[in-house]
Amino acid sequence: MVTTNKTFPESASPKTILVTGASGQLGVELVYNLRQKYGSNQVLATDIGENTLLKEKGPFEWLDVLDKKRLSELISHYQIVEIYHLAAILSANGEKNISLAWRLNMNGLLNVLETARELQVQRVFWPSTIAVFGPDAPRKNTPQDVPLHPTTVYGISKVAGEHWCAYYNRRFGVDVRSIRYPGLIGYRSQPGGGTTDYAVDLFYSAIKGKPFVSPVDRNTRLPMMYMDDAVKAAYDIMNADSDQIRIRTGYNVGAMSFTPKELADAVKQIIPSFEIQYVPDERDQIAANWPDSLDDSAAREDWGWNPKFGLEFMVSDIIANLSDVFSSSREN
Ligand code: AKB
Repeated sequence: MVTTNKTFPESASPKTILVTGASGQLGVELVYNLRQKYGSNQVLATDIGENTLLKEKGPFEWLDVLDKKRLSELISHYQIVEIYHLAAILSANGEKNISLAWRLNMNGLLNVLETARELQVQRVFWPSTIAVFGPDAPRKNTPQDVPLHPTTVYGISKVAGEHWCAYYNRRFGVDVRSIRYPGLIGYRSQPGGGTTDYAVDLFYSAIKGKPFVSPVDRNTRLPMMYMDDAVKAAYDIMNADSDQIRIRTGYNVGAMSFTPKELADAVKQIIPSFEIQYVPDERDQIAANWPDSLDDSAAREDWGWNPKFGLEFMVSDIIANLSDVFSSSREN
């Protein structure tokens, strides 16, 4: 019998959702939005790390996705019908511990897919990434179907994962849906271990009045997405009818593209004293093999993908909100 923190009422709604990796950058935002949508008690946040905010606002359980037994017990106990499986090690951290990255990213996904099959979970969301692409894919407006020759263990695990998703869908009818996220940028939660995280770190330096040292070179252009669009993408694909999802590997989804210099220039429009230096490290090597921009016409046609936010809005929104956060924390 599973030991849990909280129990749903007898009549759990048919939309009871499990989020793995809920304390991560996307997890925190997704849980917050799903709870707004479906009610706090309907969204079970899980992670290996505690998150006080997530725990205070709804059910939270410790879960290592490599522990399949605990995963099954939680799904049964909470009568879960949808899973957002986010737990993963990202590109830059993956290169520091390749066997852990492979084990967590791959076996974690296989545990989720297999448990979803066994317990007949209705839908699964699993994020793929632009890291599936490598040097043999066109960099500009990268098409949906190109050779996928990733250069990181994270990218390799995501290519394999895309194929496992398609396999579980084809062979067992598991309704798993996936999108290839670009770099995600938000201010409510901190990223960890990604190549594109420089863009979030840059904002924190700018708000604190500190110079920023960019690990990605000034002209390395990458596709990026504001967090509100990232949450919307996950929500939209999960709520599309099953027959709208023609691609069962991962859909390209684009929103904006910029270089560190362009981002710094946009920040300087609001904080003119902001200073940046470029000291490219291994993250620039990783980024050099990723697309500049994505052709996301399949996502637009199939399930109506339509991003809302561009660079200018994102920069002013993040600076306004982060400035509030920092000034209120100084006052307290
Ligand atoms: C990373 O930089 O590793 C991630 C990603 C692009 O998937 N943000």
